[in-house]
Amino acid sequence: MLTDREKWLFDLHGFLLLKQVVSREDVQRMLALAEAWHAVEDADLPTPLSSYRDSGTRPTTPRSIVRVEYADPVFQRLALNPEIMRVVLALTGNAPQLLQLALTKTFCHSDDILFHQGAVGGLRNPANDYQAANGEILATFLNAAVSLVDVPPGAGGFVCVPGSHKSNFPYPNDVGIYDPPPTVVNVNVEAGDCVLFTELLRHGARRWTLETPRHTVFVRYSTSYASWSPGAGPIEEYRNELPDELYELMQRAGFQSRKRVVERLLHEMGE
Ligand SMILES: O=C(O)CCC(=O)C(=O)O
Repeated sequence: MLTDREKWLFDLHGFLLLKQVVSREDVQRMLALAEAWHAVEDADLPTPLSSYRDSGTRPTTPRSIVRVEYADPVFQRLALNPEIMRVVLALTGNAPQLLQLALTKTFCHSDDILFHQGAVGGLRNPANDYQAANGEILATFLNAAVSLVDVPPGAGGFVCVPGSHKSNFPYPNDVGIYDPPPTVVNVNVEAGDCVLFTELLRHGARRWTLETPRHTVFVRYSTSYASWSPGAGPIEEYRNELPDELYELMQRAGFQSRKRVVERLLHEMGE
């Protein structure tokens, strides 16, 4: 499912740039919903949406609205996007679990996101692994960052240290998000592109410099057998808002059994 070139690139860099994986119409729909939802406080979002910005103590942290997949089919389509799933299936050994969609808005006055890697909620996560052997790659925690806006050179946004997902030496603390290439790379994208990376990659975001805000949807996947926070998994109370395939994709499952949604995707990919 991954070409030899994609395997080589992902193993080398820790991320892949997938061009134009989302249609213009779906980008416009997500942007319209992002603008509408980011204009209101959490209490006025459709249920069960909420945001995880700590607005009380850190109002300049970019605000991320989660559970958007319960509110509109465009996000359900995104979580099951064939091009993203092609890569997610290959990297999880055909055993994926959808963890979260986060619709994030960043302004010029939003904070930098400093380099981090391999942590969930500030804790180093032992279930976050990267291996390459026998011509295959296994990456157990993936982030598909889909940009809803163009990110031209100099605009800011996603940065990473290519190759850092498999570094064998301690990270020098003086390497920061504004360091130049080749150590630090700012990935420029167009609306509809996706930067799909392992969370073991050292990554962050530079301050946004354009007058119009940056909108990104982060779609996070793990292996189906990873155990994450108790909050992971579908919310039973809102189960009827989710298509069956998405509900199944969100569930934890053993690696022995293959999810029906995976069977369907593999079949459509001719596997
Ligand atoms: O805004 C960005 O591109 C960085 C996002 C990030 O650090 C993350 O999702 O863990």
